[in-house]
Amino acid sequence: MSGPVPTVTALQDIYTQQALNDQTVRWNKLLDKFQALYGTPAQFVSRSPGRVNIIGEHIDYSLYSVLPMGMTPDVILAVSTDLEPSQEGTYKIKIANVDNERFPTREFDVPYSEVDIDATIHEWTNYFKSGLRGALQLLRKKYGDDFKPKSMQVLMDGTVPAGGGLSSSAAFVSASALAVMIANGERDVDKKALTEVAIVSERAVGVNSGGMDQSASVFSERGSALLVSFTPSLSARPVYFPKTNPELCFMVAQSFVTSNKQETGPIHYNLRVVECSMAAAYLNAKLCPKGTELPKDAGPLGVSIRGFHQNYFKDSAKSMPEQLTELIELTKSTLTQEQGYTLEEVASGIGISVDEVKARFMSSFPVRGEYFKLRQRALHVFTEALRVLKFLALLEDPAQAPDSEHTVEYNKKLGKLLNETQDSCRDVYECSCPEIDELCKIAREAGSYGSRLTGAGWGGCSVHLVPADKIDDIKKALIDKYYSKRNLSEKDLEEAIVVSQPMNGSAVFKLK
Ligand code: NG1
Ligand code: MG
Repeated sequence: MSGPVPTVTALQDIYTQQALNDQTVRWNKLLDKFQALYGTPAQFVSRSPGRVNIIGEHIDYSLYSVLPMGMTPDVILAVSTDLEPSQEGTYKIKIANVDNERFPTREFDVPYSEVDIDATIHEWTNYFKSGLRGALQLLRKKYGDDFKPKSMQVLMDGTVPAGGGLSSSAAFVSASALAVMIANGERDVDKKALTEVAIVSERAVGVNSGGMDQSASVFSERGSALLVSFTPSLSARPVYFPKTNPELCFMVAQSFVTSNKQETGPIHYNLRVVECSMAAAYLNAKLCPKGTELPKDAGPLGVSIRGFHQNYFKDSAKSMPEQLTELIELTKSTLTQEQGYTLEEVASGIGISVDEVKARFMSSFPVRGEYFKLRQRALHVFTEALRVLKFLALLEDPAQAPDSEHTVEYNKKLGKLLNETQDSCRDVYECSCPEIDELCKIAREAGSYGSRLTGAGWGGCSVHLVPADKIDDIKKALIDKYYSKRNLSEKDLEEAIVVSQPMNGSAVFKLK
């Protein structure tokens, strides 16, 4: 699925027929506003969508495959390079948002030498800047260090709810990096290069992220989910759902509990990444021959559970499911402390000093923790990686394909795996929250085959695998039993539930 990001000239190439009217109005508004604001027309629009993860939660940074899909909500950036820098040695970035109350207009004179990002403040344009920084790295690699970026004026419209678990951040960073590449004269922006840049760039905003969201945002294709793999290097391929009757749909339901990774990262997301890397080092030290190094990988901390896995099963003929099953048992017998491990215990398990543990695992991103739950985190990762494989086998193994008489049984099997993911996220990885648990319960009772959190968790969104003929019942149940009990604005209510089909990833829309 690699190749260049597509350039399109019609909205039909991006959205479904159903979405077309609303999108046409929205795009026209963006372009009119651009003209009014900057006194010049936009030259192009870069677009990247949000994503929902179907299965494979919190395992991307341990380098196991995940199965997200692109969605209709997206970030669109209208751009023109028709302006002059105001100071020698700098270029100018003017950036505005159609929602300028929440996201105020900014103007920067950026020195050629570097893009300054203050990750300690929560500022919406940081995401643009990190895309800018990443894109410039690519451009400099190609054209040399004295490459001089163009000035840009940008107007953004985003429909992916911020902090809502559909990865508005990845959509924004990918669309920004793409916009900078195009503004600087690149024609064919390679999808893989763009994704890699977006992954690394997002870390500049202070979150030690895996690579699922950016991959989904860039690579997705209409009509198929996307299997994203990280070893031996980043790759993505489409995965199709068989036709069933009634058709299967994905319903995404917001919890309206906002989990802001910039604030909670140190005790939630970043801590999980650290615990997984520590578990990798611990298992490697205990189970692989003395002196076996953990391979350095492109994961956030440079070492991953997958790296240990590959060391342990080097040259093994066992199948991946067999290997994962064995690793689950080994984790139980090796990482025996249910209550977690102190820093001292982690250090002595790995055979290094506490200072070295801190330097290796805790210095690049803010984290806070006294007990590190290596056993639970590793168990979640191995069981979840196995569930992804089982889910894929149901979709793709002809022997498991549904026949017309057994589609309900088949759907239940898919749903069961999603429900097991939710159980593991709630009890073992501890990344759910009571509100998400409640949404899942309500939806299942009303006819969802499988319900779970999607994305990082601790709030955000839930995803439900539902038969088309139950959509209304499930919506009604969620409204009656959950949304009506919260003080939600009309707009929130409208956006609370989205039934989505898999949609296209990044694109450049050429004007004129
Ligand atoms: P969201 O929901 O966008 O915060 C995060 C990570 C993913 C992945 C999931 C959990 C970022 C940008 N994204 O998603 O890489 O680890 O959590 O599966 O941090
Ligand atoms: Mg995000």
